[in-house]
Amino acid sequence: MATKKMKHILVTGAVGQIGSELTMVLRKKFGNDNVLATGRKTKPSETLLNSGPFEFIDIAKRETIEKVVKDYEIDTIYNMAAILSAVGEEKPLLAWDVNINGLYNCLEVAREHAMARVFVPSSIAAFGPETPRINTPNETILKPKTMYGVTKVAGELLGDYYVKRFGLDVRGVRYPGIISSETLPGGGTTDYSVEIFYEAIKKKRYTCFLREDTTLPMMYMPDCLKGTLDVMDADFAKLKHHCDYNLAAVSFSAGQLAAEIKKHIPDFKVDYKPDFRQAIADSWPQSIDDTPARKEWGWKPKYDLASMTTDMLEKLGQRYKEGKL
Ligand code: AKB
Repeated sequence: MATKKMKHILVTGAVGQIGSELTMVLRKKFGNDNVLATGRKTKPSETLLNSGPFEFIDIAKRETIEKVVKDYEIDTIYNMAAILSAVGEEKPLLAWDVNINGLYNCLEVAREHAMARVFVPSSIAAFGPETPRINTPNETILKPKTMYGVTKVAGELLGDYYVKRFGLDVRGVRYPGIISSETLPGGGTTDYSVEIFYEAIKKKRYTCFLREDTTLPMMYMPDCLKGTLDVMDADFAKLKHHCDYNLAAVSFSAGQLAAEIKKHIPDFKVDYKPDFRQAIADSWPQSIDDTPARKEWGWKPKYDLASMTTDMLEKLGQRYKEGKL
């Protein structure tokens, strides 16, 4: 496949946890005016609004994508819009509509406009209880039990189909839980790992909705952004996979994260009251093997639990001092 140059980028879900930071790094890399941020209804931050173009679209309504693609001469899409695992269980039809119909619309518009590339994120939610939970291989059983997981498996397959059937350059990774200091996650099972930092700083107390021994694959946002940019920059000819790369960084339990935070805030107290999200977490891997990503496009994370915790507490601590948390 001939590699086309990316010039005008559309980020869907740009007001979300990953989309908001991804938009800013893409603007830095490709120029502010060349990266269109879009959201469905949440008000964008001043940073997003003041640094480049922003439009409201609904990816489940194809004509709204079509319009911005024409208006901004878009040739690359990062489809970051998604309904995550916990909200997906409360609103399964909405999850299907946004995650599947929305993705299908993005792929179709990309195909029709002969776009250069499309990024389609998947997740550890693609796995299920029948999958080996330790060092989960890239190629394994994909029988998720959440609607979010079902849409992620279907999304991987749909992306791969567009590569083979239409020659569209579609790429994607299976994100673990992402920890970040800029935008709060919305509606996932791994959200506890971000909330715990805010509560540690503000109240020195946190009630965790997962059990203390719940271990999940996790990643700090700088690594998540690097992985996303790197897979999109990779040489197409070297890719044996397309939309389903396992992407690992660290794995820890809720209790291990609390203990790491306590090293900085000794009087921090955590109690554990598992809710419906426990069953979702119990159906996901504890650690994943990302050999294909490492071999095919050189993936290597930088942050471990200790360096991520130090950086998170520094960043949020500074914002708290400035009265901005
Ligand atoms: C979620 O918890 O739903 C997401 C994910 C792991 O994809 N953060």
